[in-house]
Amino acid sequence: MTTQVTALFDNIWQQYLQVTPSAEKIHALLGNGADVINDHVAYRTFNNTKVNLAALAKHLLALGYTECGQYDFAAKKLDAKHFEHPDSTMPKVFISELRVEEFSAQAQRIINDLVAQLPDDVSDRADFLYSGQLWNISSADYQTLLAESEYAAWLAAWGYRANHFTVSINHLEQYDDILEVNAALKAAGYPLNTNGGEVKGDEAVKLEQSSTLADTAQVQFSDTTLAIPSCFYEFAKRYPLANGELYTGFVAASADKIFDSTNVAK
Ligand code: OOG
Ligand code: NI
Repeated sequence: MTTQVTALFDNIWQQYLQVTPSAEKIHALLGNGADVINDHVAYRTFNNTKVNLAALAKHLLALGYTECGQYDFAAKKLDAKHFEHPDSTMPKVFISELRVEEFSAQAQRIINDLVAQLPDDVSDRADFLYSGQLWNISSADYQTLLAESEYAAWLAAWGYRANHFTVSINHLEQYDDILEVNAALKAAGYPLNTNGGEVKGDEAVKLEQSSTLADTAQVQFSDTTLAIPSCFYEFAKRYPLANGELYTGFVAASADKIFDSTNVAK
């Protein structure tokens, strides 16, 4: 089962690198030749039955993952869950879904039309977690979604792919402190997400996180091609609980800021 999980994440990583070239360089910078352990990857989706959180999660459950935490992001109109594998060196997976019914009638129409283009069994595709943008969307509809929800617009443009990978700082050989990681990233010219401060969370909540701002990549819309924010890279350091084991959950207040790593520069 672990071999299958590794093969899945190899595919997801290759797809991610196609639109996130900075990740390959940062991976080399922090890993310094050694293997880098991923703390987690994150997915975004709409809550329409065909493509909802459960439709993505079934691919993980089949590989031995279990559901371990639930989160609500009221302002962004999102629900999320995270999944863990019994082999703790396999990445955790954070999946969120947009509560489509809470958006304007216009945004709902655009989103429902995108999902309606997909076959009913689309989520059964073996490559669903790295299948990319599976619908046709116009640049005008992208802009309409962008005005209401950066998340909806990002998802409409990029589809099914890891939104980010996350380096486990706990497993790095050359770094232990998130401030040192951030300093190395900035010295190498990678801008960080500063929303809520460069470091989100602290030892008290058992999780410190930082992230780059998303790279920019070209998306083919039905009428034109636009360069827009693609994917980013995250860095996480976990602290032990009273029982000595590392905290494995997420922190909603920090996650709320991490989501903004794909914001369009204003
Ligand atoms: C997910 C943001 C949350 C974390 O580590 O807290 C997250 C996203 O941007 O889709 O990944
Ligand atoms: Ni994350």
